[in-house]
Amino acid sequence: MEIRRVADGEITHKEFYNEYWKKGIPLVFKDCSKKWKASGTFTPEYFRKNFGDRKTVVNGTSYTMNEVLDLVEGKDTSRPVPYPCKYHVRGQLPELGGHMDPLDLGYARPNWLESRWFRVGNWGNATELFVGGPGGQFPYIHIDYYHLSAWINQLYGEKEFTVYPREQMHLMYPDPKDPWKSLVNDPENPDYDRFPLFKEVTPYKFTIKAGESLYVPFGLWHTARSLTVSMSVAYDLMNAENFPLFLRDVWDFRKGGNKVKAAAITGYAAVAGTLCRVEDMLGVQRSSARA
Ligand SMILES: O=C(O)CCC(=O)C(=O)O
Ligand SMILES: [Fe+2]
Repeated sequence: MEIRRVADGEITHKEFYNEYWKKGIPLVFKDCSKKWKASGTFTPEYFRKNFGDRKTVVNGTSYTMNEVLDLVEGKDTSRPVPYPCKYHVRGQLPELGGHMDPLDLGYARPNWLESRWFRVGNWGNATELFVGGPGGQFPYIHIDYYHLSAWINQLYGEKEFTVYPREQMHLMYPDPKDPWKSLVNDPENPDYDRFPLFKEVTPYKFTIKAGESLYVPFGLWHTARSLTVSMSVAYDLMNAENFPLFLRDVWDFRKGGNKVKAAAITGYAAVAGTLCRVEDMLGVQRSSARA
């Protein structure tokens, strides 16, 4: 499995939608996010200067941005370097929003999560800044929650992604309790006694660098590892293609609790999806300026 890398403008939005989004094939855009005002300015120094005191919680421990950067840059060696250190852009770094405009880079649309209907409620989506240091390994191989697709924009440094071909889904050992996570907990050094089928997988690894953006289609198993000090912004996508699976997850994730509430939320999502479908037919443009 090869991952195609295209320059901004090399393919049209329609081509992207038909050939990659609909078919569920990942793709790297080489220089798409260079059109953002923030391009090139998002460096560790920038974050220290502007948001040094901004706090986030990683695995139950609170860190300031300066503390996160000290750890990932190797200036603080007194404790382990956590990965991923994440900031919710809208809630924790709202100032960044205007620097990443248009967030969808002209390709990540239509995105029903940007519609007014899905802006309320909790649908598992977020726009997040990821910060990591060399070797920071994402903790599990997974498919994204709610069958959302993801768009990952590398702002600084390099990150290696590993994606597992769709045809090999049966080799991935989903955790029966959390079926979007694989039980194979060390992708670099798998326990083949426990996971014999995993021997047959042919993962595809590739690196994304500052300025590059990766489209991760819904339902595709993947994981990531920071190779250098790395910063990226990730957000989620949903539209007619993944909506049926999304809706099933909305129900599945809630049906174990209050059934009436679960049915009401799922019903709302079903109606919201129908409205989005109509908006798409009418050509309604949604603003992605807000992160
Ligand atoms: O950037 C990363 O470390 C992986 C992000 C990812 O796959 C996720 O958050 O779902
Ligand atoms: Fe993911």
